[in-house]
Amino acid sequence: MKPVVFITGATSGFGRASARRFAAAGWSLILCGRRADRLEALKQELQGQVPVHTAVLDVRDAQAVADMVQALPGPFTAVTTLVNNAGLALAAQPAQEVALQDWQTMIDTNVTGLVNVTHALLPRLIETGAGASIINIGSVAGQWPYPGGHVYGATKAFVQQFSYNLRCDLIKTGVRVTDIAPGMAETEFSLVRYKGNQDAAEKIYRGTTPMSAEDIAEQIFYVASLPPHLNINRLEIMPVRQAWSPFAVDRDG
Ligand code: NDP
Ligand code: 8X3
Repeated sequence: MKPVVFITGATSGFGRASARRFAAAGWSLILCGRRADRLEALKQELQGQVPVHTAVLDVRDAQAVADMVQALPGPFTAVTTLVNNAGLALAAQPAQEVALQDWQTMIDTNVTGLVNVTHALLPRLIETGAGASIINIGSVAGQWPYPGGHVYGATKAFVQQFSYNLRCDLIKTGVRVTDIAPGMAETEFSLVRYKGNQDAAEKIYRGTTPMSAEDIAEQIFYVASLPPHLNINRLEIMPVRQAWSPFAVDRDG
């Protein structure tokens, strides 16, 4: 039987590139996101290659997630790999200037949404057993603080610790869990963070060499394809032209 990958946030960036990467390797695809037109376009593109099931889904809605998983058609019920990728950053200004709603949206999506999907799919992944994987997309922001990281980084720290804790509970099931933590990658991520301001988004990547969605999709596929007895706990990836800065020090004068 073909392995089946379930990808959240498949309408853009890492999720869409992953759909293409897994399709190239012959995996069946379950693709979710809120934008129906993007899902339909991806289905049209890939369904000649592999079986594709799409579902318009907001991961923040626990009931909708549970219902969608319950309603998976026969050939898609045996899920091999879950890629918990749907997520976003909102607001890059200092914490004291951010609207509470932006913090709540990040928590609802990156934490609650990821938990909703994981909870709904755990029984299916455990049934698959050896070779199954949960691949959570964290971020360097979950490990390294930076100005404007506030709640976004905190949600990704949750993703890391949740991934590690899941491993403890799943040890006897064969299900692997990995936190993939990318640094700067050019997708629609910054366009979302700057709320549609194309110029602000483009400035983030101008004059440097960020990673691409395809770079990260390749790592996601690599982790999913490891021999069943191997588990990468955390994979942190940056472009060569990104690194850490010195500590900030507030000085008089
Ligand atoms: P994109 O904005 O290109 O893609 C984000 C995806 O998430 C879209 O497909 C979007 O689909 C989906 N999404 C957002 N909110 C929801 C929701 N409520 N329900 C369902 N789907 C949702 O960004 P990236 O591909 O870069 O981001 C993917 C993941 O990678 C995110 O978790 C992000 O935090 C993380 N990341 C990104 C980095 C980067 O530099 N780009 C670096 C490190 C981590 P739709 O709008 O159709 O629902
Ligand atoms: C996205 C990467 O550096 O903007 O998670 O936090 S960064």
